[in-house]
Amino acid sequence: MDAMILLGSESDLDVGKEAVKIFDELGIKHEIRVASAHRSPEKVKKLIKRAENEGAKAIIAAAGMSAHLAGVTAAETLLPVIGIPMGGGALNGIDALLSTVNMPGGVPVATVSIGKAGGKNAALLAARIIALSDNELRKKLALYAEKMAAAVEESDKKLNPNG
Ligand code: RP5
Repeated sequence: MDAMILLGSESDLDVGKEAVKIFDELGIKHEIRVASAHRSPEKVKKLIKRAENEGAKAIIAAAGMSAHLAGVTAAETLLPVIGIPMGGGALNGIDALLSTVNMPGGVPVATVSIGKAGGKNAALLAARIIALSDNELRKKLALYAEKMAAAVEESDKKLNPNG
């Protein structure tokens, strides 16, 4: 596999699916699994080992509330870890954002935005990491960026048909 997506709970699946969509579009082999830093820490460790053994180049960890999944994952592996803070808690994701981003020096977690945009960007960041040693994937990422720019242009043309 190229990347693993860990979700702290099934309730994080909507955001996880955003990452899956990007991986599918780019042809990145992945697994999406549910394991919790608090509720099933041994399973988290097992899945990290599995990702390492299967050749993953990045792990995405999505969690909410007191979100420790990404940090714990980064403590257990030397693979790059990308954390997605979930917006569902009482503090609308500020809790998860601070828990995910505010790692002590020495244990890095690349933290993306709260919620669905974070799901998308986590996958794109993982793709950029993988593309460092994969030219075909780099071309796909360039095409993805071109399509985005074309969509913006299309929106502008709709509002300004006469230029
Ligand atoms: C976190 O607590 C999960 O990542 C989830 O975002 C949040 C709530 O989990 P559930 O109570 O919905 O399972 O561990």
